[in-house]
Amino acid sequence: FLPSRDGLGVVAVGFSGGQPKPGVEAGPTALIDAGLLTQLENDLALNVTFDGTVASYADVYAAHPDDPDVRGMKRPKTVSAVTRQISEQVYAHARAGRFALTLGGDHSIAIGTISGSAKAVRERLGKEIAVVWVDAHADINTPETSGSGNIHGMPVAFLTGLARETREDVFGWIEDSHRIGVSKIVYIGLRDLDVGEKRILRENKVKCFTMHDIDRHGIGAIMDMTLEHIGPDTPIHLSFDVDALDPMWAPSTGTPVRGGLTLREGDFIAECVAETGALVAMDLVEVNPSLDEVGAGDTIRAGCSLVRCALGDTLL
Ligand code: NNH
Ligand code: MN
Ligand code: MN
Ligand code: MN
Repeated sequence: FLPSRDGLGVVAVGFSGGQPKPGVEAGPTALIDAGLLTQLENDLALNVTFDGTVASYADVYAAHPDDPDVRGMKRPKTVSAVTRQISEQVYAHARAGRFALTLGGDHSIAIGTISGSAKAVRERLGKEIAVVWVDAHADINTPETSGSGNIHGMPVAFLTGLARETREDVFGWIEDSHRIGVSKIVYIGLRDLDVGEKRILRENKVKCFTMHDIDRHGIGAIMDMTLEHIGPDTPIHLSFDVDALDPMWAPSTGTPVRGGLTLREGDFIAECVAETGALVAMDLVEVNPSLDEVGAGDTIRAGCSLVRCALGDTLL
């Protein structure tokens, strides 16, 4: 089993509405200006499909001038509309057999990317995807457990159905075909969990490799255990929050947390999932070049490296 890869589809998401700090909407342009897509085309000989636009969602913002909280969620209708659009874009790439690369933007956009992948892979390959979620945070708050109301802390809850909403314009568009099972997620790099998230992770027996586990076993063993949990012949979606890396390597992000992955550990994770041949999609999110401007170049270079590794650049 190899999910045949007919090139690469790029979705550039200039969206920051899932969290409060401006600047993360400039992430995709910074990555592209640093030469990421040229590197993928030239060095990796990938056939890149990209319409050349970094979406700014001005129309969506205009359609929801006031977007009052729903169950404590901030900008619910805006985030719902944006993620619904992304879901359809990622679905179209994945349905056509293209690897779907999404550049963010804050991590709320994974509601769109993973729902689109899950649905396309079900239809195209008759399989459930697994998700490798690399992050300092678990992003599995429900609206009720979230202390911040920021939807970038909730995508996994909506994707698994742990959080649900019936109104269509507040994530009610998410159907069973878009969802993933809790047993299909593996977390790597966790080190900043909210109290309610810890309870959710324990109660649902979610596979988690925290920084403690990485310190204990080493990243090599962690990746063996990750792929063992996922099992063979399973299409994988890699959702990589750049804040998983230690701020020494990726300081320009909204919620840096010290004690994170080294640059090499991050690249190694991406290399190991690439090596399976089963990677079908990747998100790279939370690159915010306006935070820690001195470190923005490092953060962008780290992001480019993670994407190249996930596409097999460093494998022989
Ligand atoms: N857990 C916090 C919240 O729900 C922080 C989430 N922040 C992130 N997640 N950057 O990756 O608001
Ligand atoms: Mn995240
Ligand atoms: Mn994070
Ligand atoms: Mn926290």
